[in-house]
Amino acid sequence: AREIRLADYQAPDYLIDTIDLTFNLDPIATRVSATMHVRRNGSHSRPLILNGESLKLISIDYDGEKLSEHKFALTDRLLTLPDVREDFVLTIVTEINPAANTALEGLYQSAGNFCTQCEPEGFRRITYFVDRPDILARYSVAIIADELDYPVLLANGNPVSLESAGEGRQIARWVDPHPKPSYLFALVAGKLTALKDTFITQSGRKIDLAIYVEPHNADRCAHAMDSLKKSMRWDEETYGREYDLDVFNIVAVDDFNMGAMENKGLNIFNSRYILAKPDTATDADYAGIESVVAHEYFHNWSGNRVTCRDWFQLSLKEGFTVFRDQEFSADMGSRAVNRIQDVNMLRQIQFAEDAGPQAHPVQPKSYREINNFYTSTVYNKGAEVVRMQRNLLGWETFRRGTDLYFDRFDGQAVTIEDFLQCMSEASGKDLSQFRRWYDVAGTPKLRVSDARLPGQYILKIQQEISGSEPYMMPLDVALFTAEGDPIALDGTGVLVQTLTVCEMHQSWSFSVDVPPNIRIIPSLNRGFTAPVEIHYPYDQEALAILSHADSDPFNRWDAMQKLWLLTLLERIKSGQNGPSESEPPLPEGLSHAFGQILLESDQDPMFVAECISLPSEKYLADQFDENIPFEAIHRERNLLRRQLAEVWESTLLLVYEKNQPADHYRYEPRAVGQRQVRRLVLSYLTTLDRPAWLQLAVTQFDRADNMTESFNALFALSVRPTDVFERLMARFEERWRHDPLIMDKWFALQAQRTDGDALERVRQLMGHPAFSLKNPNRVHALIGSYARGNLMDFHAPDGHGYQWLADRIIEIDGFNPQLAARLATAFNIWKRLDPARAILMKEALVRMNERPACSPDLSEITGKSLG
Ligand code: DPP
Ligand code: ZN
Repeated sequence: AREIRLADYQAPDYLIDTIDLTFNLDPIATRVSATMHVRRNGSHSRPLILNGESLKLISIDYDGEKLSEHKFALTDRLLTLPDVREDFVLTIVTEINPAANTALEGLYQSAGNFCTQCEPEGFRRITYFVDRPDILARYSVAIIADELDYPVLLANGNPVSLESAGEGRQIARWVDPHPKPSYLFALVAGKLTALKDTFITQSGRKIDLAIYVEPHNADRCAHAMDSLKKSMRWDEETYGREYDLDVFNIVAVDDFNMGAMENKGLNIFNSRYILAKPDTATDADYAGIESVVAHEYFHNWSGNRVTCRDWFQLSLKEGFTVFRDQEFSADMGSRAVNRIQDVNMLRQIQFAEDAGPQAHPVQPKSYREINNFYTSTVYNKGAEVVRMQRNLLGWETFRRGTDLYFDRFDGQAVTIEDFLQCMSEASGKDLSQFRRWYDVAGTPKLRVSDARLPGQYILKIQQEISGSEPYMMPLDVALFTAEGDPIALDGTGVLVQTLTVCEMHQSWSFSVDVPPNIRIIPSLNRGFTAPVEIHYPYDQEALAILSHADSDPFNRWDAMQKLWLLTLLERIKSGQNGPSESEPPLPEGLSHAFGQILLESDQDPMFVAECISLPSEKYLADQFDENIPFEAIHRERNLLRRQLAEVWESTLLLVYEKNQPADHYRYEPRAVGQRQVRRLVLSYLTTLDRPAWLQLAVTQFDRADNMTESFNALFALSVRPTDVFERLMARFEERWRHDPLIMDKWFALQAQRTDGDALERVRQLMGHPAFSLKNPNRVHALIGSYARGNLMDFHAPDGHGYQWLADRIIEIDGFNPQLAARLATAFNIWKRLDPARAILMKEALVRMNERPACSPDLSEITGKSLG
């Protein structure tokens, strides 16, 4: 595929003001008729070029006359009309085959129902259209379908009518009054039941809400509905944004490439982000639903009312909307824990992406396949970049900036520059230096050092970045004594300062009233105000102090993370060539910090759970630029967990027992924290060779009346598989085998087991009745979890993991290129492997890349990886 570049952007040659669509639905031959008002944009004589893929053209009508074949040119991707008037009406009839659409883009079928996915470029698989986000049109839609098979007919906007169309068919009409880009088009038809509710907006309008699911899932929608109503209220209270249609519909479908989609008035969701009741969904599922429902709802303003001019602006809507949903979740639950989880994810996924072959700026400058840019960089780093603006400006000024943005650009397709301009106008600040965050790939590093002078503490910060132009960022800092007391800065009683870092080398001097013999420990980048890596020579002692004394919970957690890393990396490096003869002693500082945090589980169990979570094997692997020692990582991480369990066994047991949640399941922060801390504690205890602790897990499994507690018991047992584990896994399977969404948890756990022949187990599970290679959730649960979560077996020295994954990706690429491309990012790591593994992984990459049939999606990923 040709490379598309931001620098080549040009305004559209033609605008389309309205489009009336009629769908005559049929699984293998759906007729789509599209009538558009087209108008020349500017003065030129260029042809009208429409996008179209996998369409059968039936007819073209030009201002009421059938267009004969020599008046247009047709290729498999473009329809060109060379001579057109200033403005005209075009009616195009096409035929499509939804049942054969396995790529899950455009109009397709899931569980026998019809649904659509048009972002970013799926609309061109429905009809010929100028399929780019800066074409904003008013849509009206008529859907004609068999009334027994498809009783529910939905599209964007407000419903107008539903009537009989004769011969057992009915026709539904929908009108969306808001001009929108084609990527927000949606249609659903099927046998669905709805959970209905209403919402009264701040101005007193009544909105009808509905969540549509397959009938057997009718009792799993309450949490999503609750999350929707909370989101609607929050966006009014926080951003002053009210909903703007009479109805808001959500539909859950099982086969969906992404998490969910913010189509105007008709959000379509991957069912994993809707369906939940206590015995089928874990706390993590509940949290995911709350945040994705909010995310898609928030897009109604940040994405739909104000949309993107082109796909290089994707982070304009995604970064901003992730920031909005993160703050919503923080307001619904624990702010500190949400921040910890968001940063943890950023570090594990986005930092790795930014350091590898797929690295790209938050605003990419070029792409071949835009589907490959729905990345952690665009979403999560994009959110951090918006968060920094909030921090630099302060909430109230930032809010004035967002008001200006929504008011000025309502109904328009705009750019990141436009957003920054509003922030700059609202604050009077020059943000031109800040723009660098959008333009340059890579995680900036700050090298921090300090010095003392009588009555003064000096902090020096150096930006270690590629290129010579420094970033601008807010950096919250505080100082603590070795006793753990906060130090007043500059004699003002102020404890925390926000520094604006904006030069390559900068230093700050604080007057402090601390005797020279008392050590000062800096607490840097509190709350993770800037998405950077900080290098400061912390030792065990300083980290142990911060881990209990810092007044910023995020930095307490971060101090614990650094403590884990100090110990683990040292052990891994010295154990790279095999285990040492005798076990290294458990470092005093780490052990003490661990024990102290355990004692806090009464106050904030969720925070404790985060603090006692060991860094993942993946994150440890990311710390190595070359020769990643997978065996040593796995072994040393397990050893450290066991050593801590040995020392703190009785405390762990106490914490486990004290955090027994109330008798029936409720999704509320304290109970979630209690269940989470029990999960962690149990997985420490089960590493010890004691039947009593295995029995604890078995009892938890037996008594649980909710998925969280029963699955956590399985998780804890999977740490060191035994017969008991096998028996409980069999019982879980027996109970849930007909519910694939739940079986995904079981598949993922199986895929991550390191005992026995892991790949053989995964291979056999692909034949499990609940598994299907055609369903993206199943593929991620089994194949994705193996490649990303079972580093030991996937990176087996003989390369069997690489070969097998490449074979699966090639197979999947034949029917769902987006899914294949996602899986292929597991190979990004190859240059950091030891030479023997690197050769094997490279071979697998070359094999995928060199197939003539390789999709543009996959070849962009493999090509860059090899590049
Ligand atoms: N725009 C969607 C979302 O992130 C992705 N398809 O909400
Ligand atoms: Zn989004």
